[in-house]
Amino acid sequence: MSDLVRLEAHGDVGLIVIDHPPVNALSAAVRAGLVACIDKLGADPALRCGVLACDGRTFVAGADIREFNNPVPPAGSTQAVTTNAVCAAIDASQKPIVAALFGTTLGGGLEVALSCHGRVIEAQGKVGLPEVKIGLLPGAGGTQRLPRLVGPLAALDMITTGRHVPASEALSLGIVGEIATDLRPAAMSAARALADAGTWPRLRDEPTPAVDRAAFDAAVTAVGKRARGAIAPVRAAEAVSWSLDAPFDDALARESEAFQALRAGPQSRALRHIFAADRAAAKAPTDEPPLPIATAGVIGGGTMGSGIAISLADSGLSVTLVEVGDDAVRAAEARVRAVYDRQLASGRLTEAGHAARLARVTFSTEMAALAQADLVIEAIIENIDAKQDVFRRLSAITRADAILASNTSYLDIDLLADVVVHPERVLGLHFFSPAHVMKLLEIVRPARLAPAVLATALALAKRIGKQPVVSGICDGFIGNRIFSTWRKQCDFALEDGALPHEIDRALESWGMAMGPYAVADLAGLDIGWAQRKRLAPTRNLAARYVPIADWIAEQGRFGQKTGAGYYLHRDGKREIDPAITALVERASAERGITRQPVPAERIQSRVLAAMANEGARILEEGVAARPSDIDVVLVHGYGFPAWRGGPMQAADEAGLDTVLATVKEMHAQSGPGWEPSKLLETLVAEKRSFASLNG
Ligand code: 3H9
Repeated sequence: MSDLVRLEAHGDVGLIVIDHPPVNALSAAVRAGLVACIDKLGADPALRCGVLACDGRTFVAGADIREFNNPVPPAGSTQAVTTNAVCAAIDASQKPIVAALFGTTLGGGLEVALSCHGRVIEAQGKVGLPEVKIGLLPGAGGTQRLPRLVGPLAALDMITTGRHVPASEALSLGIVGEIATDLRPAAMSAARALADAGTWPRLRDEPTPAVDRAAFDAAVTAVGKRARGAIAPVRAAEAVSWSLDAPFDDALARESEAFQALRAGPQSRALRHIFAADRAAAKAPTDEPPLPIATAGVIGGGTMGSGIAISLADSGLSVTLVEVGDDAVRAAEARVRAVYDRQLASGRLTEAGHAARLARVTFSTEMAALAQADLVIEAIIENIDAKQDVFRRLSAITRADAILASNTSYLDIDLLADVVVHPERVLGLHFFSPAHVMKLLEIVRPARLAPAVLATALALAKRIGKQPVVSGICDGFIGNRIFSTWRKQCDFALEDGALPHEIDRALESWGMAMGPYAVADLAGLDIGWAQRKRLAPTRNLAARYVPIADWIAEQGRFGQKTGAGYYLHRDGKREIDPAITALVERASAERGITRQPVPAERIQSRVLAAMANEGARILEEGVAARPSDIDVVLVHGYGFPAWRGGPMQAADEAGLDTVLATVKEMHAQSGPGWEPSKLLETLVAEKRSFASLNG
């Protein structure tokens, strides 16, 4: 027995309790403790049955992820007690054991529960096999026991998406037998009932329910298509298919082998890196407690402003959205209402939820309506004079301790702090469009920012379900600065001989959610155009500049919203436009370039090198605190494939010496602006990785 798992006698029921905060992960000691307690339960004649339960906030949320970075332990050691061994001990138990589930029963936690002889859950509980999200598949029988319980198609869906299934659905799928208000007593009654009956189900002995093989194969093919380069869902689907015809023990052995292969591979390493990076980025670098936020204001009701208001209202805050003039207020109200109406129509909101959310957002033309707000987020046009004007007025109207934030994507927050009384409460909260959907929130931290305000922003991000990353001030902060750098490499490739759709295809096949030109057409070409015009006076005239984007915007082709941009957009489809091909060829000709085909690998390696080099500069300047923060920004805000772990992790995997060589090649070809960063050179010279800086 270990300190982490104990056996308590409750009459004739043996209660096995895991107490391993924060999430009762199945560490080596927990696994060994479980096997010991199951043995003790079996050996105690006074106990007729068992309940497996947890202290703390949740039933077991999975294997201990930190152990996956360790070498596979030698046979016979404590670590060698596998989760499969725990499940086998339950299978071999001569007394029935019921699992009492609450919180998030995930991964190995659900696999252990599936080997139990019954399951009871609390109403707020959720279950899932989310291993694919960290590049794995369920490695302790989940791919074999779950299909036997819920059928192969439902199991395939749960295992390849990793989604969390709420208690009500778990009940209707048959994963649990009961939703209980008084969990442990209910589980004890269920265990006693099995003991009384003298017989109980063991999933390993059950046949997998029949399935229409063609429908199953089609679902497996669809998994492959959705995976976009990620291998874990594909392997997991294969493993589920073994449950259709392979004997249980054979399938279990194959599942273990597939699990270990994934665990040792680069994709799982990258996804585990992002798991840790997300949590590191969300930790406040201060002990100051966050300030209470109950009421918020948003200034500007365009796409961004209304999305931000929705995001805040969704998490229970009262929001006042301020716009100039009745027409603009009405338009903002219509935008907010349209989103909630769609959610109602699709069943994501109930009538009551719809009404409650709408009631939380009020609209006004008067800034004075924000007098008592705890937090105000400005989301007006990207113009520093207009923003300073808003901040001056806010400073006069709001409480002296109200937090004042700007949603600017590029501008200097210090210039906004300069115009208010108490500048230590001014910061950037950079949401990504659509703000109520996109997960990333860049928290931009000016030098004067009070630690308590930073802590509040991080707490707010968690409350509204966003992934925060703290960024220092620079043009474009972490994300847009890196994006504009690698976009330049794509533009160079255009001039050198590629076409927009070839570049998009090269990067999409590398795993990016969308290529840069498809993104530009979606976001609107006018935004980048305005940004370039703003920066034109400070542009280094010696640096290579590709005019293609300007030429396209000058024609009024702003992307999807005008039906044309880099592509033609007809009937919701993008089509290659010969006019753009001609325009790109003209750009090459004007620069005297003989167009040559640009291989996809060159586009991919240069984009990665450009990202890593700019990321290294961002670190040198202290704009990002650690390389993993940059990875979090690119993965959650820019469609970078999570299974590559973000650009800094991907650069480490590619080898920093190789990346540096590519940067030098880009510098030799494209000149000023493409010098290798000192940090990158130092890391290569010292044979170190970006990961060595993560701390
Ligand atoms: C698996 O089970 C493989 C099996 O098939 C067996 C094969 C043999 N391990 O997220 P939070 C830590 S694979 C270790 O901030 P929340 C986390 O790092 C696993 N630590 O809280 C953080 O620590 P810190 C399958 C873990 O309430 C703290 O707990 N399971 C683990 O927002 C709080 O976490 C998963 O993939 C873990 N498994 O969310 C589940 N999980 O404070 C992964 C969490 O030092 N976990 N920690 O930063 C989650 O999805 C969320 O953490 C959870 C709680 C929903 C549980």
